[in-house]
Amino acid sequence: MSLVRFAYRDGRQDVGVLDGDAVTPLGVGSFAELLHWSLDDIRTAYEYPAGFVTARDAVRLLPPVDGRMEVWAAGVTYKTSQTERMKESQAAASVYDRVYDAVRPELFFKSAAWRVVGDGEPISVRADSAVDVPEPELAVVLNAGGDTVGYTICNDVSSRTIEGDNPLYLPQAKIYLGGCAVGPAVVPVWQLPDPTDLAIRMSIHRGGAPVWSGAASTSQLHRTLADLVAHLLRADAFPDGVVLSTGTCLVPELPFTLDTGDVVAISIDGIGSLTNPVVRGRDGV
Ligand code: DO4
Ligand code: MG
Repeated sequence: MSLVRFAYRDGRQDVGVLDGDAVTPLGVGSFAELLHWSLDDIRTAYEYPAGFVTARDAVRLLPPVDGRMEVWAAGVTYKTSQTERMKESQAAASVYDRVYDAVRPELFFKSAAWRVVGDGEPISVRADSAVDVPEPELAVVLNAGGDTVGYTICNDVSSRTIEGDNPLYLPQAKIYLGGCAVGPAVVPVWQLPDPTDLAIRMSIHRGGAPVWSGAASTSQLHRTLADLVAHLLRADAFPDGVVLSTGTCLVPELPFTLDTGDVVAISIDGIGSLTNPVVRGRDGV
C-alpha cells in the first residue's frame, strides 16, 4: 500500500491510498494539503480512508509533488557519485573529494513542483549538453512540520557536460524542463521503518534492448537520512512540505549518454518503480 496523487478522467485531482488495483481517495485534494497535516493525522486518514474506492485503471497517477512543494537533492553521498564526478570534472575535481567527507553535505534546490514529471512522462536531456545521465535516488517526503512522512523515487537527471565544465554551473546542469521525475508512490514511514538497506536498480533501454543496467543498495549511503534532513531544515522552512532526494548510487560510466527514445526504469525495493522515456531539448526535439 502507498500514498498516491492522481487525476480522475474529468480532471479532478486527489490524494489516495493505492492498494493493489484499487485507489481510495482521501478527499484532501492535493499532496501539499496533506503535508500540512501531522504525521498522526496522515496515518489515521491512510488507515481509515473514507472515500469511495476507484479502480486504479480509472485514474492517472501524478507525481506526489504539487502546490508550493519543492524538490531538494543531496549530492556526492555515495562513493560512485564522488568517483564519477571527479572523472568528469575539468576544473575542480577536489570539491567532490572534499564534500564527500565533510560534516556539511551538499544540498541543492532541484525543482519547483510545477516542473516535476511523473511516472510514464518524458524526462529531457538538454540540447546544449553532450553527456547526460539519469540519477536514481531514494527520496524522503517531509511534511510542513519537518516529519518524515514516507519515501519515494526521484530521477535527478543531470548534464555531465555542464557540471563537468565547472561546478558553478550546477543549477544549469540540474534544473531545467524535464530534468526531474518523482513518484509515483510514497510508501509511508510506518510501513517502511528501515530504508537503510533497500536495493536500487536502474535499466536503460534503447530500441527495445537494454544498453545499461546497474544495481546498488541504500546501505552504501555515506550519510544518514536524519543528517541530510537536519541540514535541509537548519535554516529553511517548507510550508507545503518538501521532497529530499538523497543522492545517486548509480552513474553510467563515461562516455555513456542518454539519448532521445531511451527509456529509463528505476526501481527501489519496497517502494516501487518509476519509468520515463527520454526526449532531447526543451521542446522534446
Ligand atoms: O555534485 C553534484 C551533484 C551530485 C549529485 O546529484 C548526486 O550525487 O546525486
Ligand atoms: Mg543526484
